[in-house]
Amino acid sequence: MNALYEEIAECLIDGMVTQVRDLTQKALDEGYEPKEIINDALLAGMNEVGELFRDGELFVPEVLVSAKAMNVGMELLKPLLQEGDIKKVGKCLFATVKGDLHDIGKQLVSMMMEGAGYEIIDLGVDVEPETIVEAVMKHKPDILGMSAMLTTTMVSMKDTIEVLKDNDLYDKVNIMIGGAPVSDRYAKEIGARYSADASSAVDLANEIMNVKKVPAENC
Ligand code: B1M
Repeated sequence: MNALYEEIAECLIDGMVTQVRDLTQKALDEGYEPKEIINDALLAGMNEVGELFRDGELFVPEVLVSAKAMNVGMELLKPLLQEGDIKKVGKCLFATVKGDLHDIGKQLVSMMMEGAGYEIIDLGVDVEPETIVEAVMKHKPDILGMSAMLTTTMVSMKDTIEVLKDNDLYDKVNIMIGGAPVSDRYAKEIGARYSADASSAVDLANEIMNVKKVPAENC
């Protein structure tokens, strides 16, 4: 990695939003390719953030700031990309299930997944099973991710899976669930895959999509 990319990645890891924007602009001014800046600087930094978060060396607020820094860099680069420059690893549809208004965890998972090269469609919070299933029909995601933070709402994950089955969609989408009251055991019980945090959600998605590492080399 060249020194400028390294500096961008380090600033991103440290959550230095303005510096990431300025250095990304500098890289553009010096003639570096937008696609390369994304892969070798921004995504490289975000990968590291995921690893530090998994190892307990970074915490939620820090990850959110790093994700913001990545988005600021991406805003400069996106308009300059050619069609096909960013090859998405997969499409994910996310929702916090019916009755549940918690979305901080889901947002964190979405941001990390986006940083890992996934296209994210977020249906928001308090989403009815039928609405989720309609969105699966419409968007045909590779992965459906459901989040719940209440013991009283996690049952809606099961309900959603039932509606998917009723519509012959259960075998057509990979289902990932997560949230504080959810466990691996519950996921197995209802026919879904579980991950405990944002970093392991990326690992699980990559396993599902058969991606070895984050998509830098695939883009
Ligand atoms: Co609420 N709340 N809350 N709350 N709230 C909890 C969850 C609670 C544990 C607090 C407590 O009592 N100690 C408790 C749930 C108890 C239970 O059912 N077991 C609770 C309660 C009871 C309630 C209300 C009922 C309170 C009331 O009104 N009496 C009410 C319910 C509203 C509703 O949803 N209908 C309520 C409301 C709220 C606020 C709106 C005020 C606010 C949410 C704001 C928002 O999200 N926009 C809120 C908050 C902030 C919390 C706590 C304090 C923090 C949750 C959070 O954001 N954590 C929480 C207590 C706590 O956890 N300390 C609490 C940080 C976040 C990064 O972690 O969400 O766990 P987390 O996400 C992690 C993993 O779970 C995982 O990865 C994330 C990142 O690592 N993950 C996934 C999450 N989704 C995933 C999906 C995946 C994979 C991994 O794949 C798809």
